[in-house]
Amino acid sequence: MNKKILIIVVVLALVMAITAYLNRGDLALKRDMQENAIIALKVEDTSVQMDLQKIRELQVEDFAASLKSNGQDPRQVTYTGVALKDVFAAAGLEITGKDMVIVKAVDGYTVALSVEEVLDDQNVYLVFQRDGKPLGKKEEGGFGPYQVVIRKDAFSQRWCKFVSEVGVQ
Ligand SMILES: Nc1nc2c(c(=O)[nH]1)N[C@H]1C(S)=C(S)[C@@H](COP(=O)(O)O)O[C@H]1N2
Ligand SMILES: [Mo]
Repeated sequence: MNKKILIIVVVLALVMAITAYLNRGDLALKRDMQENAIIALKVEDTSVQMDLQKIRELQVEDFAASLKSNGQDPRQVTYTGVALKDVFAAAGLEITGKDMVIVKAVDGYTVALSVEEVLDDQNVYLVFQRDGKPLGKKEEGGFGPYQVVIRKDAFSQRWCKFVSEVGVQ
């Protein structure tokens, strides 16, 4: 009987150790992606990574938006970024004909957009600067390195901060 319990305890400890080990690798990868401002774009089984240098080569635009932060009056800010649809096009990923665009952040926050609104002109942007300054990382009190801003959505709940991945299905 004691032997049985011992075996169970050893097996559980092994499972925990393996899980912790696997998660550690994942966390290290995520930290590295944040450090280098890498964003992952996924369509079905294809995943393409882009960095800030590549994103800056696209059609970069400045636009004004009304920012509503918790407990503060709305204020006008200027965002700098690129249309999210251009990012997919540059990655060689076709999103026309798909349904949903799922934006994921490092804090686990997830936002669902329709492909229709992503393909809409002057609407969904992947931004990397606010008022001319980089968004900053989460650990530094920032909200980047990337944020998705939906210009035609006045409420900022779906303006996903700390974006690490955008998947289409
Ligand atoms: N990654 C991430 N993005 C997020 C959130 C969050 O918790 N995590 N909160 C959302 C909500 S509820 C709001 S109102 C806006 C504005 O957040 P702020 O209070 O930091 O300005 O960000 C949105 N995007
Ligand atoms: Mo909010």
